[in-house]
Formats: sequence, C-alpha cells, structure tokens
Amino acid sequence: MIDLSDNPHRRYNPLLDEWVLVSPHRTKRPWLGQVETLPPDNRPSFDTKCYLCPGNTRANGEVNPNYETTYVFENDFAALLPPDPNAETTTDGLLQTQPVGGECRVLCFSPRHDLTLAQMEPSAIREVVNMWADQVTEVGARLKWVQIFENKGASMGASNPHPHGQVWACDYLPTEVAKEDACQKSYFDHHQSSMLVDLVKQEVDKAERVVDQNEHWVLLVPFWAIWPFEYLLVPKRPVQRLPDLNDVERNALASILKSGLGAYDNLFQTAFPYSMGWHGAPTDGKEHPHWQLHAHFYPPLLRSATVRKFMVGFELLGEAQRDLTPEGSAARLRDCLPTL
Ligand code: H2U
Ligand code: ZN
Repeated sequence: MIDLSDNPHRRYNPLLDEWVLVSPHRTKRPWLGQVETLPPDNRPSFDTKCYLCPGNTRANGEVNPNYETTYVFENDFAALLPPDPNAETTTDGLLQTQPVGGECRVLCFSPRHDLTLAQMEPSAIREVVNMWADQVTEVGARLKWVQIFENKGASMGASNPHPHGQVWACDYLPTEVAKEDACQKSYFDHHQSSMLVDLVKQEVDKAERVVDQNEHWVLLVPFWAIWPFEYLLVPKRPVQRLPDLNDVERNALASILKSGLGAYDNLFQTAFPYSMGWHGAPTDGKEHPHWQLHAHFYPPLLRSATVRKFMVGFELLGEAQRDLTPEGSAARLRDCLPTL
C-alpha cells in the first residue's frame, strides 16, 4: 500500500461525485508567488460610515434600528428578485435560459463593528444560530432553497468588515446543491442510512481528521477537502434542517463554532478569511431523509496570513488539487484550538 502522506493520489468526494488530486510530496517546494497585503485591523466598535452599524443610513436611505443582538434586512442590491409570472424558459439550439425567482437578505451578526464571529461570546453566537434557523423557517416557507452564508475578509469579497452574513434564497436547487442532493439520495437508496451520518461515525472512530467535537457536533477536515484548511461541520444525529436543532444542540453549535473559528484565527495569527455556508434539506415542505444538515467552510489561506491558494491551471482545466494532506491540516488545526 502506498503511503498517502507522501505520494500523489486521488481522493473521491461522495457528496459531489468528484475527485481531487492530492500531491503531499510537493509541500517542500519554494514559494516566490504573490504575497497578499494584510488589511489594517484597528476597527472602532462603531463606524459612522458603516452601513451595517446600528442607527446608520444604508445606500437606499433606510436607517438601521439601534439593534442590540442581530438584525436582518432585505439586500438593497439583491441578486435575485421575486419571480416574474410572465417569464419563460427559452431554448435556441444549445442556448437555454430559465427564469428564476428569489430574494436576498443581509444578516448582521452583532451591533459591534469591531468583532468577528470567532471573537463573539458563545451566547451572542447562539443568537446568530437562532437567526440562521429563523431565516430558513421564514424564507423557506416561500422558496425551496435558502442559502445562508458568510463571506469573511476582503480577500473573500466581503465589502465590509462589520460581522455579517447573507441569505440568497431561490425557487430552484442551485448547481452544487443539486449535486449534493443527487449523491445523498443515491447513497440513501443503497444503504438506507444518510451519507453524512455514516461519515461522522467513521471519522469519529478514526479521529485523524477530526478537529473538534462535542456531544452533538463534529468538526472535521473532509478526506476529500480541496481548500487547505477546509472544514465540514455536521450534527451527530440525523438532522435535516437548521430549524430542527433543539436548544441544547444550538448551544453546542455556538460552542464548536467558537472553538473551530478560534483555531482558524490562531493558525496564522490573523483574522482568518473564509466563505462558509449551510446546506440542509430543501424547504419544499417534503421530508428528505437522505439529507443531513451540514456547514462547509472554505478558507483560501495556504501558508501564512498572506499566502493563499489559487484555483488555477490544472485545477481549472483538469481537477482540483491540494498539497497538504487533510490529515496534516487537521492536526495543525487541533494544535491551534483555543482553550475556552
Ligand atoms: P458582502 O460584504 O458579503 O458583499 O455583503 C454585503 C451585502 O450588503 C452586499 O450584498 C448589501 C450588498 O448588496 N448592501 C446593502 O444591502 N445595503 C447597503 O447599503 C450596502 C450594501
Ligand atoms: Zn459597522
């Protein structure tokens, strides 16, 4: 058997039916590429120019209330709009279009301009968990897919450092979600159990890719991770959607978020950038036992606070590739867990 920690090999991602090339022997190569400059991080707790701070005026002239925990508003520049009843599918040979309907919201995580989710108290993170779950209930009553996500850090395209996330909800299953839906369905049909619930059992037994866990949640670097320090966060019992989490599970989620994001910040001694988001069963009013709720965290950093991974060359033209093994990344992140 080849030593996976030192030889090139491919790994299978059963959630997307895709492969990733792993090249662990390359980690010793010298780096002469781009070094990103770090944005200054001496933010005030309130910024008069921030459109998310309490009491400030947004681009469309609306004034934010003096909120004390979390605050949700309709995105003033929404990427999705309510469906146009007259819109139609069009086909011209290979060229097709489809009408879409949806809505976008902005989720303020805290009135404090200077905090990040990682720096917030577990009780305040718990408010964010409640907000996420409430959004799925509320918006999911109208639309079958409610994508909750956070882009953190300028390098991930966040336009404002004030801690916030977004909801983009739509009347169709987006591409990545449709792939996860099909893969989980096929696994469930073959095994009569949910793929990610089974994965959690296997990973907790092995422990080598687990970064942190508590009674209700496991945080791990997936075997098939593409991003150097990618996380998959999964509840241990079968749970289809965020609103299904009970009180105890929500507190446990706040706590594991605090520790997992703390490990990110400690790793390169920086406010770690990432895109994260939740995947759960579609909100179409039906049961989807093949679906297991989970969150993905995709951070771009590779070697330091200033050296990031790029998806280029072979990755764009062939398939995704990584140098560090997921096992090595998980071990480094475990070493960085904060003492809470
Ligand atoms: P990002 O930082 O992740 O881009 O999210 C900020 C969102 O806030 C962005 O989608 C919206 C932008 O459209 N926004 C408003 O809705 N109102 C504003 O006054 C400014 C920005
Ligand atoms: Zn602010």
